[in-house]
Amino acid sequence: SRPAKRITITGAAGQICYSLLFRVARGDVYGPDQPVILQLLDLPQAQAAVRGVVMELDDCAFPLLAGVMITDDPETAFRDADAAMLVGSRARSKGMERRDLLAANAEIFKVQGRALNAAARRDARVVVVGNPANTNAAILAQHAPDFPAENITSMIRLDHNRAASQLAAKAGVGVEAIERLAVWGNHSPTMFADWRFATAGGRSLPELIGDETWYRETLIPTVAKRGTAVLEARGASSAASAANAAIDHLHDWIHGTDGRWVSMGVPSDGSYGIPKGLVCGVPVTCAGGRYERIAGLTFDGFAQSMFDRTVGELAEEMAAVAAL
Ligand code: NAX
Repeated sequence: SRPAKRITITGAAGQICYSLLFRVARGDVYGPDQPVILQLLDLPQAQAAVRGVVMELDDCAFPLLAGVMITDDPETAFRDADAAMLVGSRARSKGMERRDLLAANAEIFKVQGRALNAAARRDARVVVVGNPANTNAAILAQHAPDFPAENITSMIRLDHNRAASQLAAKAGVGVEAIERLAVWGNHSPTMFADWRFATAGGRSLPELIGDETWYRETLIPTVAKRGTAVLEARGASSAASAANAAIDHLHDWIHGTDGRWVSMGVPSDGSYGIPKGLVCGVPVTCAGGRYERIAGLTFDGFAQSMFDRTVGELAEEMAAVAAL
């Protein structure tokens, strides 16, 4: 059979990974014919909890799971990785200042960038999930100078999937009918879910729904506040849906999207005036193991102001990290 793919996953003892690891191990990223090896990283104090999760992985007897490694050393975790899902990050604790949160995560992603640079395969595909995801991905790239920056991405797919689901329900169509949806910017409440180019069954979605006020005053805030709504209802933050989005992101990057648009946080190439050095959500298609930005979209007044706000927030986050 084929050699196993090595997938580094950080934050392995956390909530998202309690869903993510099982799905990766059953083949949801690489497919039903590809064995995988999980290389799990978490902090020293979380190692016992990771061992417990690995007992459960063993107990699933997944045919595709060719091995599991547990470590608290980043370089060991990234050794020969084909892919990496960086879920672990420092969450805000009570009374913690934004500045301290940014500093703590900048330090984590600096260390992990160096480890990625030293140990991973050059064609490894990396998705950062841990917040602030876009800025963490940009810091990772800064500290991995010998690793191709275009392979370092951040996850905005949960926002994309949330918007697609809400739009499909409003239009009365299946979610698979929604095409050409774009989510721009930061994975934060400023993200811009842009329906202007979206279609359902080949028809313009804005025309089909025919309610611009609903779009601006209900759809956009619903997607922006969805994480909080889940947290309030469940008493815990989104985990299974976040794991699902991370799998969609990596699966589509590897296997292609057949011309469908998806949204990914990717390092800016300067297009749409997004400053270089930012990792920013944009619409892409994937084919042949690569993503390609959708080029040449235009912005009207409302869209431009939404776009400028979220890209401005990203630039401000990077400036705040640089000033530390
Ligand atoms: P948890 O707090 O349950 O788990 C985080 C895990 O990361 C813990 O086991 C912790 O020990 C570990 N960790 C912390 N620092 C680490 C380091 N330096 N190296 C390795 N592991 C480390 O959080 P969970 O609910 O799993 O969420 C994980 C992250 O995803 C959070 O930052 C969260 O904000 C972020 N999210 C990002 C989303 C996105 O769309 N980009 C959506 C979902 C989620 O909110």
